[in-house]
Amino acid sequence: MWINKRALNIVANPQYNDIGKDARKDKEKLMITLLDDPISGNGYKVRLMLAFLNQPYTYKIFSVLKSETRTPEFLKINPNGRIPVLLLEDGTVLPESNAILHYLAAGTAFLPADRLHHAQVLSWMFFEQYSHEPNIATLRFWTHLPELDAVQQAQIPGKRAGGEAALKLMDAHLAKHDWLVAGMPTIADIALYAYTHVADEGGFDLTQYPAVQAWISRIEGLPGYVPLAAHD
Ligand SMILES: N[C@@H](CCC(=O)N[C@@H](CS)C(=O)NCC(=O)O)C(=O)O
Repeated sequence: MWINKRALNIVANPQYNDIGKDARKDKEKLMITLLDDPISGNGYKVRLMLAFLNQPYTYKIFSVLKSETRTPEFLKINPNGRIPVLLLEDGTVLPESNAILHYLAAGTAFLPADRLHHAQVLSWMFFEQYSHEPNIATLRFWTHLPELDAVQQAQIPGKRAGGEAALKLMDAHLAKHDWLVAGMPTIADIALYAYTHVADEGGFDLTQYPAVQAWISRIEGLPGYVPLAAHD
């Protein structure tokens, strides 16, 4: 079992009308809370960051496939209806995986202080959200759906081409660099690793990208690493 019991306090199947009460309890515990679904790569970015930092947190599951992020109660927390969401110790709500990574990594080696390196980290994270995740993560997610509608079917070739282009670009960079930025692991690597290492589940052939594969192995060798299929 991967779970660092000291670092994690799981609360599964929450009663939605108890969200406020749970948040108050968490506040008393002075512990951050991650609202997430174990199948989510965006949530996994945050879980992986917390594992690398060995930071304790409370974990609450909202099933995407059961639309549990679209209930009135959840929408009061994140009107965008999506996980991951980080609840800070004082109850402040922080959505968006890459923003959460920035918050958690501030002051650590995972977010370089150097101005240019910091901007380069952002470059990769914006690339992840615009050119990578909407193609690679979406094709993977669609394999979890019972069927695709006509619009989704029509989008498959474009997403396949977009995903291949993103992997090709990463492979070219990683053929010359061990890490995406600054010669060391940063939140740019964490953000892009999350959906890249499971791209095969969306039909991408990672053997076509050897530098990406070598980089995946480097990340998996970092101290504190936890896998995506972590919750069972
Ligand atoms: N840009 C957001 C995307 C979050 C997102 O798409 N979350 C998905 C799960 S990976 C979700 O909650 N989907 C549920 C829904 O849209 O109803 C991030 O990086 O956090």
